[in-house]
Amino acid sequence: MKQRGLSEADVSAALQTYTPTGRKDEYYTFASGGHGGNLVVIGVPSMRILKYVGVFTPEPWQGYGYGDQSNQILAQGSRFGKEMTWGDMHHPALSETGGDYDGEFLFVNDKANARIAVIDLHDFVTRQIVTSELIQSDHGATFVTPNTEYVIESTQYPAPLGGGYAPIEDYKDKYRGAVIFWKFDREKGRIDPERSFAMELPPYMQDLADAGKLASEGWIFINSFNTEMSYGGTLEGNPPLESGASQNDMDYMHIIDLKLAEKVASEEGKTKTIAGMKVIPLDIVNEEGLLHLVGEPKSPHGLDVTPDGKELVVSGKLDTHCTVYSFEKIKGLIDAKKYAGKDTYGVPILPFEDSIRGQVEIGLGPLHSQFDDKGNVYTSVFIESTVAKWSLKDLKLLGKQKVHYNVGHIVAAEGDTVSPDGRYLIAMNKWAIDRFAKVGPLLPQNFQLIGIDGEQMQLLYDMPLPLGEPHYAQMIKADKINPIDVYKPAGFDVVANEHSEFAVKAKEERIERKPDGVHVYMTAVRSHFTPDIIRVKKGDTVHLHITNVEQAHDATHGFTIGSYNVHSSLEPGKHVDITFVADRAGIFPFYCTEFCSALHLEMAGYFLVEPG
Ligand code: K7E
Ligand code: CUA
Repeated sequence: MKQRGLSEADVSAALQTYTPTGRKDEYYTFASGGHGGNLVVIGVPSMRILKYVGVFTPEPWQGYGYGDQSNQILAQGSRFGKEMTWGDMHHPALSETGGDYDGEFLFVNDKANARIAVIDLHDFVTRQIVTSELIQSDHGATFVTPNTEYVIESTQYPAPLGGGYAPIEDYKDKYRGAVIFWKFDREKGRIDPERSFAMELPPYMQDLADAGKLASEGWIFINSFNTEMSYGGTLEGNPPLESGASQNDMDYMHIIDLKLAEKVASEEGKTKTIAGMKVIPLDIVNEEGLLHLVGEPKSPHGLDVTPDGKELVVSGKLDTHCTVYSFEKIKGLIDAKKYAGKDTYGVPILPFEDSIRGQVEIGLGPLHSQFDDKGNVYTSVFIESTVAKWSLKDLKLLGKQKVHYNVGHIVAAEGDTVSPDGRYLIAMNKWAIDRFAKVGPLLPQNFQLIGIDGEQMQLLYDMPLPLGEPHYAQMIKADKINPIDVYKPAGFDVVANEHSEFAVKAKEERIERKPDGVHVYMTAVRSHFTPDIIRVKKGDTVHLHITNVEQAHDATHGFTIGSYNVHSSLEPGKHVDITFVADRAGIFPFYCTEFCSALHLEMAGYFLVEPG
């Protein structure tokens, strides 16, 4: 202690986080990689990074975005014919069974391009990206219903539905928000766009959302800001969006009856199709009573349903309180049709005072809330850079923990489930300033692990996260994650999630010239590729079909051909297809990029392109 200048608190923190060699972590945290477009897998309490998963962004280590299969996944995320190679990832959501994380799948949104990805946790691979041109951005995404029947995505910035043009002066008439209910087919492990539907919403800026559970199962709640419908225009004599959006006293929480919406969406004549998506228009939404609004303290951000589903915690960036809404009260007001009025679009507004149980004074800039197993709520307080702990029952502030700095979301162990674990909480801080060794003007984010078992919160660990701004994460008990070790039998197409028709067996390697080009059926095994010489002519289309025929745990090979931007990761049993045009004559060595054996450097060959 003395030698390193450590305090008793430091040593206590070290004892709680130090993880000796071979010991595994108690929890996995799945953190969004923000504008890096990747997902980050972190062990807790060690805070060791276990994996980056390529999602919206090509990831060369995994060959994600450098082969036919993964290119096809990224291409699924094209919008209006344009392929995108990045995403602004915000909110990961683990699949749930009975309101508990089940460790099978993870969903995550891309705010910038309104996309949702499905990651299979059996192998930590992105299996699908879906997008609808109905909406132009999202934020209230992704959130799942308690049995993952639906993955929810709602807009952030209103625009004409379907992606057309309308003058911004027609904002109130032509711009709209929407919420999409993506139907998840668990058996296939894919979202089924055909069975998905959407609901038109007023052009407020819908923000964070949560799905009801237990007492409120079947209901969806979405925050909004800018209910003033301000749209900026600072050079045109209008107030800037930020002040235009701060005129009203309150904004609106959206309360959606999903069970009823599902029924209405299945009825003849109650929907229209926009950009291929089945949409319940706003007039039908009102006619059928699918949507209610209720006032929220100004500029709300976080919205979190309590573990029992009975209450909702809302925090407003411009309000110092957390407001606790009672679902029972809200439901009672809806049933009694007791409204405080209607908005511009005829959506009924419930009386605020009658919807809440109370408020608790938190501090400057409360954002996001999480729950523990003892009835406590933890709320991040952005402007103060603290995490506040308060009692849900008594609405009493119990303590605060200073964090460094500008905390956004916080995530607690199993914190969004019907039975949170307590134990650990991570403050996801946006600024690191003086916390780490200097690395130039662009600094990492700072994930701070906080122990929440005791009366007082205890800061345990600082972890720099050098990727995009992560926004949100979810933390799941490690024993719920059961990934496979190898793909069996060898020849598995990871994206199609089935044995590949192009799988290659040992002794069946060959090169075939066909009308569509040269097909190379190749195997990889320690320490050679077969074939190891490939002869083509300039201009040939080359189809590489490579199977790693190994079945030994961690016996991964990589494959690259220099100067052709070809790279693949071949985990044991995996099969990849790579298609490209041999448009430059010359001699191109290919080799294995993973140090797989003593003869790894010899795991190489020549790609010979004869001049035409
Ligand atoms: Cu607060 Cu996108 Cu959830 Cu960032 S969001 S912090
Ligand atoms: Cu295979 Cu190195």
